[in-house]
Amino acid sequence: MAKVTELGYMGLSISDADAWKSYATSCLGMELLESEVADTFYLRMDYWHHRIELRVGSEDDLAYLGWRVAGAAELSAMAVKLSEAGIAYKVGSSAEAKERRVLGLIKTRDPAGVPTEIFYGPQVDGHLPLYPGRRMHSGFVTDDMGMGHALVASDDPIASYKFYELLGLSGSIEYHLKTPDGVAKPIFMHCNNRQHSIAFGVPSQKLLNHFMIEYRSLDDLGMAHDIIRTKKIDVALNLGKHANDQALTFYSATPSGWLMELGWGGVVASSQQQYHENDVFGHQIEVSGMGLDVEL
Ligand code: MBD
Ligand code: FE
Repeated sequence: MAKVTELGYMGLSISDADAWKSYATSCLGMELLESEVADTFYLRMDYWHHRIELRVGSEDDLAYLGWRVAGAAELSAMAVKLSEAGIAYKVGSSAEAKERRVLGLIKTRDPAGVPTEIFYGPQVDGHLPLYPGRRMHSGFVTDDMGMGHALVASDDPIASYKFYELLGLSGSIEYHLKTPDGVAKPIFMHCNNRQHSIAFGVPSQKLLNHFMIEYRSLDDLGMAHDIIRTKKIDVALNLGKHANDQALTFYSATPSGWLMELGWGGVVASSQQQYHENDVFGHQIEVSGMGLDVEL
């Protein structure tokens, strides 16, 4: 059975390029890579040509998530699975594959409308080690864990669960959380050792609620925290440790309304189900109304 192996890339539609270039380099430490394509630039996190494509537009939201499969055979098998499930998809043209810096892709949408791409063969530039946008002790946790995790919108969590299960992810409800509108029961799903690559089931206005990246070194998380505090960037939830992935994280505002969750120290995924009502510590709401008013 074909399965996705990692959350490999992401596209973002943004309105303020200068604000994003500054935030991504000086706060997050990502490498900025300019593009020949108008109003487009990339962010690098490792040897991959890029992990994030940003395109200037009128909207601020997620443009697409890219899920990797091993190769061409697995991509064909995935297309068959989508067809059999009655899910519409398009095969990306060779021009589109070139633009994404991959060998092949198909495009579909999850049940909430999240533009979803499945691809194989990313361009990996071994001659271009990461040149971080600020001083950095170490890099980002990527490799076979993918680039991070996304919390996305879902109006029908069961439908979303079935879609991501078809892609080869597994997971379950891992929290019963108090929110201003009642109890939320978010679902967290994994496709490799990263404890979750996708989550949904928390009310979200945008397709993207937050995106989590993980530093290899605690000191880089600390530096990101210092810089964000010095710049007086809003923090939605302050430093705390999640009960499921055990990561020490905080949630920073971005120039686009969604949040970046910056973290360190996550544990690998377990196949056994358990759930939590609270985090280990921290994650108190510091600025409410930023899309994550949950009592952890
Ligand atoms: C997460 O990464 C998260 O964003 C929330 C809300 C709860 C547990 C883990
Ligand atoms: Fe998260």
